[in-house]
Amino acid sequence: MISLRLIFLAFIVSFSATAQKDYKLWLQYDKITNTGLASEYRNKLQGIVSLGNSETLKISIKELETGIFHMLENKPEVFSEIKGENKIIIGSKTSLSSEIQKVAGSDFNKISEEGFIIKSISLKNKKHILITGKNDIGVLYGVYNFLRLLQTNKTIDNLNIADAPKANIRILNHWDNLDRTVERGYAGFSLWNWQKLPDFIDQRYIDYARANASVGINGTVLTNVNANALILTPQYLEKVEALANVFRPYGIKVYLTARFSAPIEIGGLKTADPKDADVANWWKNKAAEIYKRIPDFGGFLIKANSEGQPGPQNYGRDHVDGANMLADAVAPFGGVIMWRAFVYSEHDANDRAKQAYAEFQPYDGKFKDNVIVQVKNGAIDFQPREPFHPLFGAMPKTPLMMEFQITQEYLGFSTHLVYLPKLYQEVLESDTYQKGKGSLVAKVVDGTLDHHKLTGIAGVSNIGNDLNWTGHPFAQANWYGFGRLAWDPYLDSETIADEWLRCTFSNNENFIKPVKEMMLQSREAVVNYMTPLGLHHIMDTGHHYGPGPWVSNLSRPEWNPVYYHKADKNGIGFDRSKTGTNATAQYASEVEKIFDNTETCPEKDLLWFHHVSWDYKLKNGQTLWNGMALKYQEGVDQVKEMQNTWNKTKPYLDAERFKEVEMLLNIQYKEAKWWRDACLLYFQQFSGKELPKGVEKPTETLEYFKSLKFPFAPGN
Ligand code: GCW
Repeated sequence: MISLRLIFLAFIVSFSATAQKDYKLWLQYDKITNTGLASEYRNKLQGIVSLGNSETLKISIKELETGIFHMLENKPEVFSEIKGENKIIIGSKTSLSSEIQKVAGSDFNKISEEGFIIKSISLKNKKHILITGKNDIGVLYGVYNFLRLLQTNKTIDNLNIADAPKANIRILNHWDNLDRTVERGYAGFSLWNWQKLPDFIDQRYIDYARANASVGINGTVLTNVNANALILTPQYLEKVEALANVFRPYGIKVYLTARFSAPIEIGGLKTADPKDADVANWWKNKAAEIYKRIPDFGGFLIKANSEGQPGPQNYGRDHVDGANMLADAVAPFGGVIMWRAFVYSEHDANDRAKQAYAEFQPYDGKFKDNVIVQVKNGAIDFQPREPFHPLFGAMPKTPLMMEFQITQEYLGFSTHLVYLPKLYQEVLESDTYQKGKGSLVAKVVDGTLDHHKLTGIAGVSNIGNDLNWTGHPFAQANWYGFGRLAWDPYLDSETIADEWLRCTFSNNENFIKPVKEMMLQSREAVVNYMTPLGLHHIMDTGHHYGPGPWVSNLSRPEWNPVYYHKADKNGIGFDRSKTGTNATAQYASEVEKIFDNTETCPEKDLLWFHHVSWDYKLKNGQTLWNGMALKYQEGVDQVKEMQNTWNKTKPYLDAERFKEVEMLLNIQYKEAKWWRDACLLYFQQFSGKELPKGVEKPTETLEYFKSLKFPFAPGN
């Protein structure tokens, strides 16, 4: 009996320890195993001096205490004045003595309101480390960055760091519904427990805010862009207020999605026409009501006249009318309107990839100052690979905000390991040539290209109430990496992977090197086994899980995969060049020239811009058919390689996370083969060609793949 109980207890203990590991994200604060380094750190960190007592500063202290306690196994004492030496002094600029301010000196000129300074200083010949900023939130960011130095085993000698975010709005977009389902969510249900709010504050809300603050995320849109007007009723606003109160000390502002027809649905008006005075007034009053509860409310995110959502066009008005009316409502309170450019219409026979540009580009310069237009990274829809959206570089007089998708709607849900910062970086580094060479998308987004003050980067969240937040342990890296790139869109995805691995798993080089390599390759792997050479949107319909290149029966043409690949016996690909839809003309002429010509078009984008014959010669001399088949095979091989890499990591991490990733990679391998076989069998009907040597033969028929159904695929 006793032994059984002991076994049970041991199980519970180990279970909760594991649960904690997954749950703790990149804030593991594992004990530093390099004893030399640990004792060096201990010597230099002999207590904390706190200059101030705001909520945010208290959080900063607690974080330092926790981090140091776990990593160095000593609990640092907290003082309110500087005594002795080797203290970490923390406080915002105004709390610093004039002596310290002098030491920090010109560093304050290098940072903006949310920036931080981490500096080794000497006061009366005694050494200390100063962590400061213009505001307490900058201090908190500094603290997380300082702890990351320890987590990644960096030196803390001669520190001299001054850093500030390059975008103002660094925000998660939750596509969370009020019933707690999450559109395109694969990590369980929504974190927001509306039923228990406002009185019950789940610890998760605090942990969520903490995780976001640790990577510099400063905003969250709580609700789905396919919006429900109820969120704007007093009953729900009270709950939103409770969340805002939790997030505030972490520097996170709350935003909501505004359903354009809300004045009718909850306001009792007959219209939602943005030019109607009653409608404009209704929104003004609504804004005032929200700001009364939440003085730092961020503003609204709006999806209008897109995929059936209501909008100004229902009343013969346009996006400018709609956005500006809402902008007026929130302007007195300093709020912003994030108006989405994700529009396409079934009534528009034009190439879907051209529609957002066609509709929005003419509005350049017409939006009010507090409107920012939110543009997806590519012109179709968060595909494994898309060329950058042509609106970037085409609306110099309008602040444009980047929208990335962190949740893996088209990238294997939360079962595939795909390191997305690699994708984000590819887009941010793309050159729009708006003002000649070097007009990077990153410069459009951070406002430096056209001198915009209002800037932002949004990521569609991959977070749910799963124990590990994101479903796949490695999907945590995509949340982390998004935050880091929103802070600094010029960061290298490799650096980010390195940081994340060290903070999440281990500093052991034998682990870091191969696993980092695996992460960096994973994005290309998914492109290869799903949509190589510029193919896109050939996922199965509705849920977008698995291959469905054959789907052709949906009411709207552009919902059908056949619309995108256009395979026939002559070849494959969407001709968006001059001989086709001329979508290439939406780019600056330098870019247009490159994409328009098959000779210069990067092969990774070939079938995005061109319809070519099955015998088309690729740069390596292979025919298109053979090259494409080999790419599919390469993708499968890459996943096999990922499995091999992972299998060698066992000694370096806890058994549970090892096992979890091992099982997920097994699924990914199975599904990569599914993608390869289903797509090649399908396209083979048109090419009429044998599979080249080196490509494994499918073991199932095309009919079998077509028969697969997933009635309860999540997120749909
Ligand atoms: O990618 C598509 C998704 C929809 C989503 C839409 C959008 C929220 O399939 O689920 O709706 O994009 O971004 O508005």
